[in-house]
Amino acid sequence: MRSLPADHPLHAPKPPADLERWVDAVAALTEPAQIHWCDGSDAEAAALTQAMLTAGSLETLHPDYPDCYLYRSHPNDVARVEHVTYVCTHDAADAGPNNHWMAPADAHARMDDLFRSCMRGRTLYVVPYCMGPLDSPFSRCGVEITDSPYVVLNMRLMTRMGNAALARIARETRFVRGLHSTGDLDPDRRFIMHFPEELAIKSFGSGYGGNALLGKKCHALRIASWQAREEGWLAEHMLLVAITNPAGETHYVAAAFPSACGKTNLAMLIPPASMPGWQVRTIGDDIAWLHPGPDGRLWAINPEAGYFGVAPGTNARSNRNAHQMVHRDTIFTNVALTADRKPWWEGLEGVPALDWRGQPYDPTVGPGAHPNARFTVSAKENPAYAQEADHPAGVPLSAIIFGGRRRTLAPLVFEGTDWTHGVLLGASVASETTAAATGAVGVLRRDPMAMKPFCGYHFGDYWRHWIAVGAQLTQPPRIFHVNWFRQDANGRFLWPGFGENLRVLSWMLDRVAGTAHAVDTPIGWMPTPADLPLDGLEIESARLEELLAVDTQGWREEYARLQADFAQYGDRVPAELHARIQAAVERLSR
Ligand code: OXD
Ligand code: MN
Repeated sequence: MRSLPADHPLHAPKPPADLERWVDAVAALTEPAQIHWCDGSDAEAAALTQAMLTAGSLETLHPDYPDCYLYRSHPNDVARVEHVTYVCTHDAADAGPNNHWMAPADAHARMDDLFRSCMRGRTLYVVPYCMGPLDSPFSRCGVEITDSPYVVLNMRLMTRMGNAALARIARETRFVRGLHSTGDLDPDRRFIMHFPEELAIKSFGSGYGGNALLGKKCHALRIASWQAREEGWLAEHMLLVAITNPAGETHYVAAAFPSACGKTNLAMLIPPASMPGWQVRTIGDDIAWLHPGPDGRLWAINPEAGYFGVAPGTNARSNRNAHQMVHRDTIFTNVALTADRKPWWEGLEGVPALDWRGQPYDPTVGPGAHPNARFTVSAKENPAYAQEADHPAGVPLSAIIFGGRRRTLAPLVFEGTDWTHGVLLGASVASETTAAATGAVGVLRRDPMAMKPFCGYHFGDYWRHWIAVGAQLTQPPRIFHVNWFRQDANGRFLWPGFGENLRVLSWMLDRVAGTAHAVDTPIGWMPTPADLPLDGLEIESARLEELLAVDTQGWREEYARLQADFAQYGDRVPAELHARIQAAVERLSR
C-alpha cells in the first residue's frame, strides 16, 4: 500500500514497522486514492502549494508578499470547538470535570464510523513531526495522518516536520498517533478526541487551527500534559521570552494567558524608547514544556517551530516584529483583502475590498477579517527570534507570569509569596472569553493556568502535580499575576499595555534579583506606584492608584467564587490551595 513519491530523497529513513502497520490500517479504513509520506522538503511544499493554487483553495497575494498565500476556511469552521473536544480515559474521573469525557471504546467506534471511506478520491498524507528541538531529550515526536494539504503546509511551519523527525521516531519507536480528516465539514459530525492512555488523537470534520494541526493543542498540550504528569514535568500554555536588561543580564520568563490575550505581543515586545538598553527576544508564543533540572531550576523549551498567531489587532504599533515577519513565507487564514490583494485585518489602515469570506466588504455585515483570522509563519522569520529556541537543554526560568483579561478587580501586577501560592494564582486565572473558541465573547470564565481548554486530565490532579514539581526545585522561578486589561468606569483602559508592559517585567526581574520593594497584601506582594520604573511614561497618578489597589470586598467575593469553582473538583484539590485561600480571606476580614 505504501508508495513513495518519485522525488522522495533516497536517504529517507525507514519508518518503524508499527508506524507502517498503523498507516496501512488507516488506509484500509479511509480508502484514500494515494498515500504520500511527507519528507518536509522545499520541493514538497512547493508542489503542495501549486496543487492548492490550481485547485483554487489557496490564493496568491500582492508581490510585496512573496511566498505568502491566503486560505479561506469554511465559514462554519473558524475556531476551536471545545464543546466537541473530548478526553477519553478509561476512568471518567481521570479526565475531570474540566473535560468532556467519552469511554475510549465508544469514542473509537464513533470515530471509526466517521473515518470509514472518508478519504476516497483524496490523498492521505503521513506527517512525521517533532515537538521541540530535534536533538533535545525533552522533545516528543508524533505522526499526523491527514487528508488536508493545508494542514501539511501548516505543520511544516509549526513543527520540525519530515525526514529528520521520522529518523528520530525510527530510533525512539514511541510517538503520538494523530488521525485527522476534514471529512465533510458538517458541524454535527465534528469531534476532536484524545486518548492520552494510548498517546492517540482522532480529529474529524474540521480543517481549522487547533482542531486540525494536531501537533499544537492536541499533542503539545492535552496529550503532553498527561505524559508530563507521568514523567515528572509540565506542558503549559505559555509564551517564552528572553529579556536582557541594560546591564546585559538575560532572564528567561514564561507567561500563561488565555487565548487571544496578547501572548504573541508580549513574546515579541518592543521596549519603549524611554527604556534604552533593554532587549526582548522570542523563544515561543504559545506553548512551553517545563522540566525540573538537576540544578534545582526549572528549564523550559518551546515545542513549536512557528506561530499560528491572531492577525486582527497586529500592526506596527502593537507588534512590530509580527507585523514585519508576516511579509514573506506566510499562510494567512480568513483575513480580508485590499483591492490590490494585500492581506488586511482590523487594526491596519485603510479598508479592504473583500472580506474574509471573499465577499465585497460591507462594514454593516461584519468585520473585514474574521476576528480569529490567523497567520502561520516559521519562528525563524521573527526579527526577534532567540537562538536559545534551538537549545536542546532549554532555558532556565526566572519567573512565571499568569494573567487574564479582566475589566475589574485584578490589579496590574502582584506576586505569589512562594511556589504554592503561585500555583493558587495560576489556578485562579479568569478571563473574558475571546474569538479563539466558538461561543459567546466577553464572558468571564475561570481558566486555571490558561489551560481550561487544554489540560488533558483532572484539574485537581494537575494542581497537585504542579505542587509536586515545585517541591523538586531549590531555585524555583517567582510567580506573578498580571492584568493588562483593567478599564475605568467609562471603558477606557487604565494601562497602556504593549511595550509599556516591560516596566512591569522590569519590576519582576528586580524582585528576582532581590532589589525591588513590594508591599505585603492579602492577595500577595504588590508594588506601589513608586516601585515601578515609570520614567518616560505619562500616566495619571489616580490611574496608577486604581491599577494597584486591592478591593477588599471584591476580593472576598472573588475568593468565595473561587472556592465554589474549586468545589467541582472535590477532594482532588490539594489542601494547600484551600489553606492559602483561607489565609487570604482571614487577612481580608481583619
Ligand atoms: C491558540 C489558542 O490558537 O489558544 O493558540 O486558541
Ligand atoms: Mn494558545
